[in-house]
Amino acid sequence: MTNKYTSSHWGTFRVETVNDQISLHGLPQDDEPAQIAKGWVSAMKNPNARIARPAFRKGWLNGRDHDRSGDAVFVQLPWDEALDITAQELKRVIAEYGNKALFAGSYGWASAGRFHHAQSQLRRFLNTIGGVVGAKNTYSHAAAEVLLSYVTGLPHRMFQDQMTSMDLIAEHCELLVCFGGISARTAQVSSSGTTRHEVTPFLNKAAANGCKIINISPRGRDMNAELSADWIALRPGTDTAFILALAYEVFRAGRADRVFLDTYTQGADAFEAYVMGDLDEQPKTADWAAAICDIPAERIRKLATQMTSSRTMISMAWSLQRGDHGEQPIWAGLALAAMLGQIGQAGTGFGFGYGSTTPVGRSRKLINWPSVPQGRNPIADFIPVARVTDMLNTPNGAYKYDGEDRIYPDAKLVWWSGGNPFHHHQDLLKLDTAWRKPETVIVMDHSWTATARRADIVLPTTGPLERDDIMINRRDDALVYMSAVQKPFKQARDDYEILSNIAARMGTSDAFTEGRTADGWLRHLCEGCAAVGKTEGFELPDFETFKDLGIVTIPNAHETRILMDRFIADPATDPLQTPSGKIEIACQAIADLALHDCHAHPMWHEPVERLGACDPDHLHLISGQPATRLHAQLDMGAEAQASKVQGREPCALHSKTAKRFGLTAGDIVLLENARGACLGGLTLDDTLREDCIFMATGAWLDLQDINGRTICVHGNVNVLTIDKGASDLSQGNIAHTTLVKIRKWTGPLPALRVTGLPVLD
Ligand SMILES: Nc1nc2c(c(=O)[nH]1)N[C@H]1C(S)=C(S)[C@@H](COP(=O)(O)OP(=O)(O)OC[C@H]3O[C@@H](n4cnc5c(=O)[nH]c(N)nc54)[C@H](O)[C@@H]3O)O[C@H]1N2
Ligand SMILES: Nc1nc2c(c(=O)[nH]1)N[C@H]1C(S)=C(S)[C@@H](COP(=O)(O)OP(=O)(O)OC[C@H]3O[C@@H](n4cnc5c(=O)[nH]c(N)nc54)[C@H](O)[C@@H]3O)O[C@H]1N2
Ligand SMILES: [Mo]
Repeated sequence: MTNKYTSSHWGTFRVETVNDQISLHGLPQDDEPAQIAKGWVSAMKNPNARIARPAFRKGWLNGRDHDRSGDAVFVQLPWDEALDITAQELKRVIAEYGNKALFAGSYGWASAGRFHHAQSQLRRFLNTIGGVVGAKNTYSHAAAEVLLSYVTGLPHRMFQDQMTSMDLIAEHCELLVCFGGISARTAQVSSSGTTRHEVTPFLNKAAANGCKIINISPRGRDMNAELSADWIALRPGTDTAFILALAYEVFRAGRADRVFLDTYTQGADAFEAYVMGDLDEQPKTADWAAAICDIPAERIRKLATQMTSSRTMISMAWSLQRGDHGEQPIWAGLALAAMLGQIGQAGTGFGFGYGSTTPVGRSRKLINWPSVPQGRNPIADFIPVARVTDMLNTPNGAYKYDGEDRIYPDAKLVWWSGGNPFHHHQDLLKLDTAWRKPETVIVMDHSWTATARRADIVLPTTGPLERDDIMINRRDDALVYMSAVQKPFKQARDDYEILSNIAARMGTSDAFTEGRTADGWLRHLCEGCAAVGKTEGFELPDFETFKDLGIVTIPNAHETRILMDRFIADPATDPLQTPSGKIEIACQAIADLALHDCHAHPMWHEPVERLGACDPDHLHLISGQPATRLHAQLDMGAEAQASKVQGREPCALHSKTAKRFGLTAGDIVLLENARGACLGGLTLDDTLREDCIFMATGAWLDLQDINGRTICVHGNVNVLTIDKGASDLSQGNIAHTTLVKIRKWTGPLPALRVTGLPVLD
């Protein structure tokens, strides 16, 4: 019997099939197979979640109305007819408005697998028909992406690639200071697939080596309890104030590494003047920060001493910058690391995203494997990814981004494949209204997500369990042949097939397919991999052998890295690509933009909302990543469903807080603020700050009108979050800056609609 394997963003599995029942088994080399996987097969077999046939919103089909409510009625049509209508509509919009009226930013994680990657396929197809308006940056770390290229000269991908190896931290670091923790929950995931999960073993190794770990986070659980980390439970969104106070203490004690600052940084003097209060008469002392962060000044001072007397790594989770002025904590953290003078050394300095996904800081040689070519997009226009509602609401409206004054496009047709904006975007009631503006919305997905339910044309795709593909991840030490292990659900087709069918109707078949079948493309990719392997000095098996083996391990793939080591070793020969050639603690290019919300150097800016600046009945909502699923994917699978409380998304409070509000575990609660309201099912977590609530993102949106108010009765947190850019520099989302109120839900519990199919006429 040959082994069959498949891969996902949450790991690689050997697949066993007995009597049509599939079971997934973690690989021997995988130390922590992901919990998420437990809900995969059931989600993909769920007949109440999967899209069976092409479907058209009835109101659009019959009268081109824009009434895209989540309760729309759909008409199912045969594929040929569906594809004809889709191609006709595409031609109509292009003829009437030009390709600049097509918005296909189509942000989202889709599935692992190099060939059947939804966005790659969609972009390639759209580029062959004259291009589209796209989207820049990510929901994950837009604020950092934009900032870091100004202040380090490194585009984010290069910054990630250079991240100091976890192995070196485990070996050399004495003090690991973790803002936002380093969490096994988020380390389940790796974009485009992984054959390993090694974050917990890394932390265990560091601790066993005597490394002291400090978790600076509103949630103790962001660090494994066995590590005996010190826990500094600051108010969310106040890290910048906390770091400025650390900087103050280091300057005051005369412990800043002046040689490092002079040699490797630009603008430390301006930063110092600000920190010491020379400009605004407010020294950023520990006492000043204590009031903002709700941490004793003494603890801040002690940490400053610990940091200057140890080999220290400052690690920051991506979450920190998914907040208002999200650039600031990252910039301040980098400045503090520079003051400690340990950047460029083994296992110390500055890190960003350890544990936020599993491969960050992995000791692996990075190999540039081939991918499906995207072609060229003749349309230069784009939006920063999280400005989608603004784009829909204000066509031709002005906005700032990354140093430019820009104008929003006028999107007449929106096309989403492999993403779910009615999961991922903030202030979903606002999006729900704006979403009704375009003339047409096309969604390709395998499941009836809240976004699919708000489309005019819904084209059902397969998922990875239903097609052959290849897991190629330059951060992994293996290639995986992903074998189809079940038949496509009902009439679902591969994205590639669907787009090939439309391309045929658009007259661009040859350009899109290059005459290859899906299997032909997999072979082509494998040949490309073999050629790359040769240049790297190793031989890969031929296609058929690879298919039989399932997994091929890359030889000698172990390689450690140190962020900026070449620059530190020789700043004259290897300067950074900034105007000064150095780390810009103060950045003239940013100062020259004269923005109101991002200045020349890291500063404390009051966020739009925060604890300590509101009435005490408010709680800070932490809407982190779900333990049981990937975003909204697999929410209809067994694992996520088992976590629900009376069918509602769980939300956690400290037991004292629950008591204060007269709540007990298992209660249904209403979370609300000026933007929206949702139900949740109460759980308790005494590792949370008492004024915080943790509710993961990703419960499928189920908006219902109850007594004249629109409520998500299932528990999608994004009806509560704020739709605003982190600043005019990055326009990153600020999902983590949100206050809510909570009370017991005493009304009848509304039945969920989103767990069933939409009305199919
Ligand atoms: N409040 C709050 N909101 C957040 C965040 C937060 O921390 N808090 N985090 C943000 C972050 S970091 C991110 S990255 C986003 C994630 O947001 P998304 O990436 O949009 O979320 P997913 O649920 O992964 O959406 C991927 C979609 O692709 C579909 N799909 C899977 N495979 C295929 C395929 O082969 N073909 C097609 N056509 N479709 C497929 C899935 O069914 C799913 O609907 O959410 C953001 N939203
Ligand atoms: N299981 C699972 N893992 C995932 C994903 C998933 O959907 N499911 N999604 C993946 C994706 S796309 C991404 S981008 C990453 C995101 O990775 P992260 O951004 O690291 O994950 P989050 O869960 O948003 O936040 C991590 C922790 O940060 C803390 N935190 C929140 N706000 C603040 C703050 O202001 N200050 C401090 N100090 N701490 C704060 C919270 O307690 C939270 O638990 O996760 C990836 N991993
Ligand atoms: Mo993300």
